[in-house]
Amino acid sequence: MKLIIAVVQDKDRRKVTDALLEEGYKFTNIASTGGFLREGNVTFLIGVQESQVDNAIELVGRHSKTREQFVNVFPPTIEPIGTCVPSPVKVLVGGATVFVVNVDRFEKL
Ligand code: 2BA
Repeated sequence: MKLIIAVVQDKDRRKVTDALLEEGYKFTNIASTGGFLREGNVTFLIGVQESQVDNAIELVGRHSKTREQFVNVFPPTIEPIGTCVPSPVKVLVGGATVFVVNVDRFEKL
């Protein structure tokens, strides 16, 4: 058995959820926060048989869009000099960030 951990943008939560349910996958989603943007995203935990891994990843990817986002970066200064003007930097977020890990043991008690 494998566990797919997929981080998806919050805006895609509904579409990914619907697609996984439609194909009969069992999963949990957890509200999470990206370390860089510090914004809400969602992490799906999907327990699957090895033969289902590729299909599940394809499904998540198909419903996760890539979006451009601007983030304000403050120049690193040791001493504050006058007014500090942040410069917006464009980052590409998504589609999905996916990890696949082995499950040593799975129990439903
Ligand atoms: P965030 O950490 O908020 O990152 C959002 C986006 O910012 C990233 O999109 C990437 O384009 C950019 N980014 C992240 N760290 C950066 C840095 N140090 N310098 C410049 N740009 C940076 P994605 O790569 O699509 O990642 C989306 C979300 O997936 C991340 O949100 C994070 O929650 C998760 N993620 C990505 N890589 C991960 C990893 N190696 N381990 C755990 N979670 C990860």
